[in-house]
Amino acid sequence: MRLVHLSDLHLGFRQFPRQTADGVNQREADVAATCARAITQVIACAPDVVLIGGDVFHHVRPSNTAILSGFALFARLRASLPDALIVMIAGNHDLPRTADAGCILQLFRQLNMHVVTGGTERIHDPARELSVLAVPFAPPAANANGDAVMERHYEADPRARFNVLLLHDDVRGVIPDAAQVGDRLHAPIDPVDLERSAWDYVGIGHYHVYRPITLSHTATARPVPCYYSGSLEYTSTNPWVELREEVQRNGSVAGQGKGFIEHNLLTGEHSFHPVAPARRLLDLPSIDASGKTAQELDALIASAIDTAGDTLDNAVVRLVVRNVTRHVVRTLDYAPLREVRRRTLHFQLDTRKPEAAGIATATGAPGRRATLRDRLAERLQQRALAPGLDRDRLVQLGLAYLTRAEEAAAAALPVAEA
Ligand SMILES: [Mn+2]
Repeated sequence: MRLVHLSDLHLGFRQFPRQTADGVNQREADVAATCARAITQVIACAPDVVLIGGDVFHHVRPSNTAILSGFALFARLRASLPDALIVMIAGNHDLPRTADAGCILQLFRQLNMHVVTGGTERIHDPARELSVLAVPFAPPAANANGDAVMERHYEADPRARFNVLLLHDDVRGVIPDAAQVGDRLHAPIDPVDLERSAWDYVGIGHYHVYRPITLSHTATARPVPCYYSGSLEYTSTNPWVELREEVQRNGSVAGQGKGFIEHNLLTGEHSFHPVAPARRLLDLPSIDASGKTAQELDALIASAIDTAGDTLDNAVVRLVVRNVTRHVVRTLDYAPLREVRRRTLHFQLDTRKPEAAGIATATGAPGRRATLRDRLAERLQQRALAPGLDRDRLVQLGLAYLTRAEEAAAAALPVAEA
């Protein structure tokens, strides 16, 4: 009795201005390609059960391109695994704020999948003696003090031999409170709320890095296998935090930390299947500019780029320069960077003033924070447009202007005030 658990596909995620020959945002095409490869790998596993932990789409109202990618993926999954139980829950990215707007994931019910978008559902599979409690994302409510509150009472079905819990949630302690969004109610689930039943497997979506959660059943102290499978691609505004987590916490090779889980409910056998990303993400070794002149720093940057060689080609690259004053940043020679920007999909020279914690674009936890970029895209997606205006082009233009402004800001940070 084997299950596969994947999550956070974020089809329709867009980043950086470059487009494919077909006019699709390059990162959107990357995400679709990686998801397609992941589904091929899932099919090769031939599991009995497939759990999809939410955030299938990046936007509540995905583009036609994203919807078509999603339908092709899941139609292939269904056709290749005709007998598998497939359960999909909605994540926060999938759910419209008003119930009457409907949820696009319901489309996949046409494929004979269990799609749970509005409220908890228990799915029985008598042939497999299996019960899946499927809990889509639900926003917390505010109490009289304006604090976020949310009750969770998840119980296994005592009649079933195997009990699985699938949810899209924020487990307390996984994402630091400091990294949470200020303007959104936030009520993480306490791990003890997941320990009341002797679950055979708890699969969670939302956090973008593969992560086991240590749990034990309250009554019997038996360990409860509980995992975030992580996302399938680097689909947060700041992928560098994800890269670091994957390397430091999971021991992954840099940029190879994404994938899905295979878990045997009978034997407890567990494995993580890496899925190769569509392109390289490269966080070059940072440079300490303390006491360096602009010319010396130019040489260090040139040497970092030279060392990276052709690994830069078509990659998403960041080079952090620490402890650099505004004066030095202003007098750097940017001409050689133009060539690097042509070779890479995106090159970010991230200069940080002495003692500074970081720049505006470099904060937040993977997959959670609504950044300025997310908010701008969301507003532009929703605002009323004059007839004849192309919304996708408007969003792309807005994001491109924001990128330019961020790069200009990053290149001209004020010196620390005395
Ligand atoms: Mn997500």
